[in-house]
Amino acid sequence: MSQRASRRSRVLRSAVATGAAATLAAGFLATTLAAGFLATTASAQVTQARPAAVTVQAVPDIPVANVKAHLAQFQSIANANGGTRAHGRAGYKASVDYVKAKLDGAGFTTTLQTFTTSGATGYNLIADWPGGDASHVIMAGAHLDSVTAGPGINDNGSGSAGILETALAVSRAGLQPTKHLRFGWWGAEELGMIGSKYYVNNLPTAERAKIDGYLNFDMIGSPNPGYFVYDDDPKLEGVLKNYFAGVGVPTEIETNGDGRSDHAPFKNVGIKVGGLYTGGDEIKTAAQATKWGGTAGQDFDACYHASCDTSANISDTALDRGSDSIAYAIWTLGTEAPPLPGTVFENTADVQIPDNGAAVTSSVTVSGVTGNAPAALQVGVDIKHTYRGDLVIDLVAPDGSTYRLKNSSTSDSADNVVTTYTVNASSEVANGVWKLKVQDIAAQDTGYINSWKLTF
Ligand code: DTR
Ligand code: ZN
Ligand code: ZN
Ligand code: CA
Repeated sequence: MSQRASRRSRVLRSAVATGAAATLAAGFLATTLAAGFLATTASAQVTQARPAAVTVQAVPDIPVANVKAHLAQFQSIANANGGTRAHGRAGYKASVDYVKAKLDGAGFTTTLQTFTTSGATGYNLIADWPGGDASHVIMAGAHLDSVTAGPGINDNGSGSAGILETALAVSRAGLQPTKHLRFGWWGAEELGMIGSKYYVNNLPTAERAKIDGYLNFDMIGSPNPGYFVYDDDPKLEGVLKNYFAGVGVPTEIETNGDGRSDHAPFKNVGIKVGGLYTGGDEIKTAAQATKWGGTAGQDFDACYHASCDTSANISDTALDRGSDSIAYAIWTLGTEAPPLPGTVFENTADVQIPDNGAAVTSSVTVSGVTGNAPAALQVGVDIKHTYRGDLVIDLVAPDGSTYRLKNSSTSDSADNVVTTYTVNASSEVANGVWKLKVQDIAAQDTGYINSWKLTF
């Protein structure tokens, strides 16, 4: 392993460890290091070195006291406005004004978007952190409205305060992310995600395409908490799960959440989504109480949509972990190195394909690549054959999972398969032995694998 590559992986590991050990990570470490891919000497494989500077910054510990201070403000706002922060009530607009003032003071570019529903003006607040690649946006959002019955401190002062304090931490760090960061506070979620639908509907197609991912935080401080990570985009899910794995907290997947909060309008137009939920009016099972503590047989949040959803209705531990998970996700996704031109791993040795016979394989060993394979892994295939319809072709990942590249066809009588397939291999670890598996399933015509390659 070259010094450059070993140094890189060591620093990345320590950055992850620091982010996970939230209580240790006060302040920031900035390390400039070189990203380079290994040159391998294995025969028939070619690697192009491509150094580039990358800065890894340690993830800050979000002070839960600050998050709680925002919740105290939301509670005061409700107290002063008939006990609620619901859409159309004075307590909603006062909540928006509070959040906006904090963000304006921290250097965000804020936009107040208005809409009308149920006979009242609604407001979304959007905050952009100046800088980053405008064509790659990482967005986090939370609804800021409560139901009319109460002050809505867990639902959803918690998510609102968590993303607010993370945004303020971005400002305190003077973070210079590679991607563009955007935060959103939605109005009228409790009336059917009206605000977030309005935002997405009014976002031009070209702007939608720039959002690499949207993370939703609706209820992250439930008093009898569970930790449910949205089971949607694998990468966004993986980042949040990594945070919790790093602090030794088990998670479950949130499948119930589909369509139940503000990520739904994003998902519906094809934007990748993820998020965290610490539970509502569902009952905690005995198994869940064993793994998470708390009380089995009771709701995760017995005050869900009730007047008792006050600042007393919060688990500080859940709120702390939830807020730290937001920061972890924003730092990890927002400071990710931009995709670099690919490193090629190739096998040019010929492999004969027996006529109407058993499958054969050709291997390529990938090494020196950090993390998972790309979502658009390029698989270049060059097979000589006198009737390509005979051929069934699969890509086999290092763990044995297979991806079908081509089915057989009795009518495709053309010669040769010379093409590049795109495979979503983002759930596969990049390093290891990949195989091209080819089988000829009809008699008479024959051929061989001439070469094939993977571009990472
Ligand atoms: N939409 C939320 C409550 C809710 C219920 N299930 C889920 C799952 C994931 C996120 C949120 C929720 C509310 O505002 O009432
Ligand atoms: Zn609600
Ligand atoms: Zn909610
Ligand atoms: Ca054949």
